[in-house]
Amino acid sequence: MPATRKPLKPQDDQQRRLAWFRDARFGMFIHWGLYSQLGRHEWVMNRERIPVAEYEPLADSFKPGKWPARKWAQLAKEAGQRYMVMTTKHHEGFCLFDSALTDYNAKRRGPGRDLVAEYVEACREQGLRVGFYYSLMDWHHPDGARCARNEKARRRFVDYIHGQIRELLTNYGKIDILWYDVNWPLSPEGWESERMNQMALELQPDIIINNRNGLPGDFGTPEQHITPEAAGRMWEACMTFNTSWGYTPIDTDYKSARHVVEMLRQVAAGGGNLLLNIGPDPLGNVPAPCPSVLRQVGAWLQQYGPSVYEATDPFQGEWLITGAFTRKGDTLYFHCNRWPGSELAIGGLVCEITSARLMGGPKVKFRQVKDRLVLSGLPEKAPNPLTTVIELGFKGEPRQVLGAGHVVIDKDPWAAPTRKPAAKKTKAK
Ligand code: FHN
Repeated sequence: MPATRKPLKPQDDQQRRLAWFRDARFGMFIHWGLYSQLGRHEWVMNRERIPVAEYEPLADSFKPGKWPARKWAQLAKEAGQRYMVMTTKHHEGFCLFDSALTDYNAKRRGPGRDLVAEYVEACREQGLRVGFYYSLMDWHHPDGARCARNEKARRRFVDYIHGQIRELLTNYGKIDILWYDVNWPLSPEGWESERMNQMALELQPDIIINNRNGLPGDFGTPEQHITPEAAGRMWEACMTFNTSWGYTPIDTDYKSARHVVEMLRQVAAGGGNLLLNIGPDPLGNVPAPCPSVLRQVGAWLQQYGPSVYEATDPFQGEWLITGAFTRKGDTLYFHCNRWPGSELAIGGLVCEITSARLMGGPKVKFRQVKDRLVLSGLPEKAPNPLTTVIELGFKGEPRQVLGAGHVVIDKDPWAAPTRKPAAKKTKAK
């Protein structure tokens, strides 16, 4: 950066840097490392109290297959995912990238090659944005814990961490996301997080940075739940496919394609993204049923994509047993995941409907009486077994009001909600 340029405050151009991310909606998370060889979760070193000396030889037995990242990137593309975030270093401390700061890395040990470089190339071949996950917590580095109680150790460790982030943001071309994780055991001041983020922006002026080095960053990261952040604040929900991030074949409770499609609807309705994880095995193979589920989701997005990618207006509707909404301006997309048959009733829409159709298909008959909408003439069976999207057009911004009472609106339902006149304050006698 030319010396004369005033350092950018991240918020100065945050919306510009976030623009592609808001449109992306769906990304692939990849957790891959030495732990993948043990197959008992990425926290196995900690949970089973494996001593560093016993764990380290995994660095030499780690022998991935040929170009696994190409398979992941092709799969992400087929799934409709528009970016990827891979662990460059997880808590175990092993670096999947060539680092001048430690030999505990894929180039110098078992793999004998830079796995991050392969990952970056594979993303670019598929036109996918590139994200780097980097764990601040490090169970291998001798200062990784004592940095919390010894200033010399903190200085050494923070220099190491900053130095590796500099390597990652210097040696691999344009990087789109810096995804910190687990800032144990230091405070943002201890990590010198402001300086870390400023360095990242100087090296990569378009990069977006998450909130896990203790600073707000550019986006929030709800984990294993889908909870929109404050209005206007970008967020991305990260979710496992089963319940583990790293390869764990004994954990077979995988999410179905229906579940993934519903998660996509939820993040779209809340103005956020879904980062769905895969945990490849030590060779780099993606465990079943992830590939087939991801391809089913991709096929669904081929048919109904705009109801997720483009439906960027927030819509917090009420619960219905037959489905839920996303919104784009005066259009609602009803994601019907429990098909009721030839007739579908939706209550509480207090806005005048102008059109109804199966998304991308034929028009649908409708009748609307006050806040009761009934669609009829629908196919007996759901056109799409995962979720069928019905596109509803309205005169003005659609709203839904149901509440608990069974209230039939007895006045013009289109009138804007009237505010009750404030009760006249009677003067105390
Ligand atoms: O401890 C990690 C965990 O292993 C995984 O990497 C997740 C992914 O967001 N982050 C931490 C738990 O919050």
